[in-house]
Amino acid sequence: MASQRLLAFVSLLSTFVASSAQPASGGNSTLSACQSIAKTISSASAVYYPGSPNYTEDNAHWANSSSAASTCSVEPGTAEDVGAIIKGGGHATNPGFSSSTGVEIAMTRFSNVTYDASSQTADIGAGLVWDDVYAALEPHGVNVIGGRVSGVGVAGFTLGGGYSYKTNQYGLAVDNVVAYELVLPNGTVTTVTSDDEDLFWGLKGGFNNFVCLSPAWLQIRLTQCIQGIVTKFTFKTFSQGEIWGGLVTIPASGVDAATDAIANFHANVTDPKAAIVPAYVYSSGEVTMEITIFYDAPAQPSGIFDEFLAISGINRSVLKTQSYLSLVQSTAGLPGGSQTFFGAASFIDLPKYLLETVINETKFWGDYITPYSGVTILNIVEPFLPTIFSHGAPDSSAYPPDRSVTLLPVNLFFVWNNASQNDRMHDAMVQSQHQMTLVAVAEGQDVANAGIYPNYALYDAPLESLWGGNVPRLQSIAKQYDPTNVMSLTGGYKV
Ligand SMILES: *[C@@H]1O[C@H](CO)[C@@H](O)[C@H](O)[C@H]1NC(C)=O
Ligand SMILES: *[C@@H]1O[C@H](CO)[C@@H](O)[C@H](O)[C@H]1NC(C)=O
Ligand SMILES: *[C@@H]1O[C@H](CO)[C@@H](O)[C@H](O)[C@H]1NC(C)=O
Ligand SMILES: *[C@@H]1O[C@H](CO)[C@@H](O)[C@H](O)[C@H]1NC(C)=O
Ligand SMILES: *[C@@H]1O[C@H](CO)[C@@H](O)[C@H](O)[C@H]1NC(C)=O
Ligand SMILES: *[C@@H]1O[C@H](CO)[C@@H](O)[C@H](O)[C@H]1NC(C)=O
Ligand SMILES: *[C@@H]1O[C@H](CO)[C@@H](O)[C@H](O)[C@H]1NC(C)=O
Ligand SMILES: *[C@@H]1O[C@H](CO)[C@@H](O)[C@H](O)[C@H]1NC(C)=O
Ligand SMILES: CC(=O)N[C@H]1CO[C@H](CO)[C@@H](O)[C@@H]1O
Repeated sequence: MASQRLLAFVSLLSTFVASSAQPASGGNSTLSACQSIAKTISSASAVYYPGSPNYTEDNAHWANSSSAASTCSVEPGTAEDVGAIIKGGGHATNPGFSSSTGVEIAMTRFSNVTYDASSQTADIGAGLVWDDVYAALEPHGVNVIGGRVSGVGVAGFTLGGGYSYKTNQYGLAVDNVVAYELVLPNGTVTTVTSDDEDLFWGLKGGFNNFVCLSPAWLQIRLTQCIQGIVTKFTFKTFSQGEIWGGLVTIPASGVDAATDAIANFHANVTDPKAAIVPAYVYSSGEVTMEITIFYDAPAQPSGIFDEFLAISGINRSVLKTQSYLSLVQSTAGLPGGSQTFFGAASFIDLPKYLLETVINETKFWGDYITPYSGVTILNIVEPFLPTIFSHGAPDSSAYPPDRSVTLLPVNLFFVWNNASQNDRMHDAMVQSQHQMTLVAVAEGQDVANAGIYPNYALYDAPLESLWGGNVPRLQSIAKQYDPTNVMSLTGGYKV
């Protein structure tokens, strides 16, 4: 359930991107595109129409956030067929096409995980969620730098940068990808490695929305388009045994003590195996917390988490030795609601005063959205070691824009039920992001123009706020690989 919800959130983000800037009218060239695609693809792939269970499944996540279902869905089973689809659909493109009733490409068939012990790498299909990846790698005793929460998709997470429980040890996901299987805008299937300087760099954090090849007829599930469509990632692997940790719920009465513990953890803990993900949660007029505690070894380390364990009212028995997958799945209890936006800010340090600002923001905007069918607000702050960006060369990726400054992402997460309130929620989130940034700047942190993590950014965040000085290079890569400029038809972070 919760993983379904999170998938929906991820899809929701891409839906807004996909649907925001397209021409509005329908047109039956969509149907002929579906038919021409069906004729060109191999037997590994299939096209589905309304009424088939596959179509329903492929469109399920669009239902609450998009105005219309697609004319057909297509499930490519090979990278070559993805190329055929791009070309087949592209031929039918014309002005006045509506993407919201277009062709949806569902990447679900890219679901293989193949571990290669000799190279210590794993090939991971772009249609998977991390839970599946961890389950497949566990028998080999290895792991990759992937998502922290149940239900997160491999492709969007990795293309956006990728903060993990193991980031203190090994850097971001993008620092650990050695190859991308990519279908270019002209349909050619290619493998991108460090030999392809521009594409390799742009795929590392350049995200999907920026240089999205998708013409107006295309809806791609789970943020799949970036300088082409990624069908497979090759990740470095690391040995992985059992871990110690769990998701602790903290009542309102324990939030002040937990906030001290977080500030102290960030200021004092240097063991890279230790990680926490603290979320301030608006809950019926109060602020409570959920904190994921993680230690990358089977036994509880001495000292590091004592302050958290001492908070009264917490259930200590959730903290235990368990598999990596089991910890990730224990994070599945996310709030439900039909509408969700993510927003983002960046901090450089986490002193208690700044954390108190986040508490105040959680309460203030939680109270504000409640009468407008608000469900909840989560503000998630993420302590990391100052060395995390040293795991990649200084200019090795589109995100972060500047590896000399360690950015600690803040994820604003608003949930509500009335789609007529979306603009109101958007504006509230912009104000809250701004307030958090203002207070951090007043505290002496140089974050007024710091890069924000693309995977958390509000859908209309300015390009420069994500990629800073890297924007011109991303623009020129997009021009090079998309000379016919089909991307100008797309919405989102277009240029
Ligand atoms: C397109 O075809 C469908 C059925 O195949 C039909 O319901 C719809 O009205 C047609 N739309 C246009 C714009 O012709
Ligand atoms: C997944 O693996 C199977 C079995 O090796 C293979 O037949 C299939 O083509 C693979 N699918 C993709 C999308 O790579
Ligand atoms: C860090 O550790 C020192 C020494 O144990 C302690 O005095 C301090 O309160 C801790 N926390 C912060 C935020 O510095
Ligand atoms: C504490 O957590 C354990 C393990 O998840 C669970 O079995 C138990 O019911 C919880 N106790 C309370 C009081 O919630
Ligand atoms: C979508 O809306 C339906 C009906 O309103 C609801 O039952 C379902 O839970 C919603 N799905 C999500 C992902 O919010
Ligand atoms: C709490 O947040 C609101 C909204 O940002 C702000 O107007 C107010 O000044 C804040 N109060 C404190 C004590 O920080
Ligand atoms: C949703 O918001 C709109 C616009 O404010 C309002 O007219 C409508 O009554 C709300 N619907 C519900 C179910 O609250
Ligand atoms: C497709 O694009 C790539 C990169 O621009 C180029 O190298 C290749 O020749 C193109 N292929 C075709 C068939 O046009
Ligand atoms: C959800 C669903 O119906 N999935 C089906 C999609 O098509 C393949 C191939 O026909 C089936 O194996 C799946 O069960």
